[in-house]
Amino acid sequence: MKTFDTSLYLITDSSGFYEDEFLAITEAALLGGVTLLQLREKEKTTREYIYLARKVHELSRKYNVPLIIDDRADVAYAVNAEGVHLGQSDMPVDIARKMLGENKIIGATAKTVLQATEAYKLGADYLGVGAIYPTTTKVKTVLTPTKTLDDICKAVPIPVNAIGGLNADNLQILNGIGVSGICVVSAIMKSDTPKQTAEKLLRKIREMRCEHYENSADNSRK
Ligand code: TZP
Ligand code: MG
Repeated sequence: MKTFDTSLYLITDSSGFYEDEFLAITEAALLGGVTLLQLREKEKTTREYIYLARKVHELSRKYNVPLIIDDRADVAYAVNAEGVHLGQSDMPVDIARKMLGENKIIGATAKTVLQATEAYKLGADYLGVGAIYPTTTKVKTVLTPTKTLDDICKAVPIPVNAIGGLNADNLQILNGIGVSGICVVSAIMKSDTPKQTAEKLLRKIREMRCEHYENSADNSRK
């Protein structure tokens, strides 16, 4: 069965860490309540990616959190991860679906309503939308207006996560938008207290979502 919760989606970045440090931060974040985990490696060889993914998968399994592999359906397949996240220049969603099967989670990046509806039609299970704020993480991206994020949330029936520069102090930008959760890299990876940071982020996201649903319930009664 494919069940997943995108509330607090940690995307890892191992750069600058020894492997044991990286695994310790990842485990602390899992302990703090991260609900979905993505291994994101841009510099590793395929073999290195697979070896690290195996280790991270061991951890994520311990906390019952699905592991998503960034960019590479072949690596996801090789380690039997729970899913893959695909950007606009990665393997198309429908092809990855054929390769991985119905039970795996396939996420896609979307920066426009058109990309979002296209990814949904091809079978994506969730979307990542951003960057909402400028980011210090190494990535080729542009800022996505919150209006576009809102339009995407309204256009597709799958979970939509906001990404990019988000932390516990600036999440309020998402108030009133029907996101399912947030994706963060540095807020947790660069935190001195990743467990506490994850706990705080999760609490804030849940509060924000509760408010949103209460307000939309109000609106529907008007
Ligand atoms: N895609 C859009 S922004 C981003 C990615 C992978 C990086 C997000 O990292 P951070 O550190 O949470 O800003
Ligand atoms: Mg990618």
